[in-house]
Amino acid sequence: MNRLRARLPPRVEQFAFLGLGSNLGDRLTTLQRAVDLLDADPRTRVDAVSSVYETAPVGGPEQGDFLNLAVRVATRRSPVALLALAHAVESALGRVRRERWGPRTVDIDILLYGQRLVRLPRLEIPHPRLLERAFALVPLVEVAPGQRLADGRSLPAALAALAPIEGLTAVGTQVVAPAERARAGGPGTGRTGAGGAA
Ligand code: GSY
Repeated sequence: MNRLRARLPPRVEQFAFLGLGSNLGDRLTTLQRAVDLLDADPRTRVDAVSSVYETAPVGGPEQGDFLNLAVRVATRRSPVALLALAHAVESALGRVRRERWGPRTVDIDILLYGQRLVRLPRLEIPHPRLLERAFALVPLVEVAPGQRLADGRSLPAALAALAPIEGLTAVGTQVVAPAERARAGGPGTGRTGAGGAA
């Protein structure tokens, strides 16, 4: 049942929250391109983008620091179809899945999808490690301040449980939603519906 429901497109647009990270190449440009590609999907709009944080790598081999951010998207995709979009954007930006916890050009995780709980072999929502990861939770609180967890806890309360938070520095708001850039009159501002993501 859960399996089927996670594949059914929602009747009305849903808000979902994605965590993005990059620690290879031009990290900031990659994150902006990822946001643009997510927004180019005809069934998904990037509604808000958090600040960018430089974060020490958690897990895996010795590797460079990440830039992390979170976005709020309004989507007509099901959770499973949203994951397919996330993977298509990762591939479009050159991510090759090699080492599980290794460095990556870009990683896009679904952190929350409304209040939905999804437990599938390849997709768990809320993200199973969300509450342990300051690099995911800190930016998420910015774009989902009023969101509650299934147990009723607020995200700021979940974040407080991680204190003291180390290895994370806010580096600004250099990545923006395409609609925001359009309002500011920047280049490449139209929604094209392109992007080729599944
Ligand atoms: O699951 C996200 C990839 N990832 C990250 C990340 O995005 N940021 C930091 N700081 N550490 C990480 N370890 C992994 S795996």
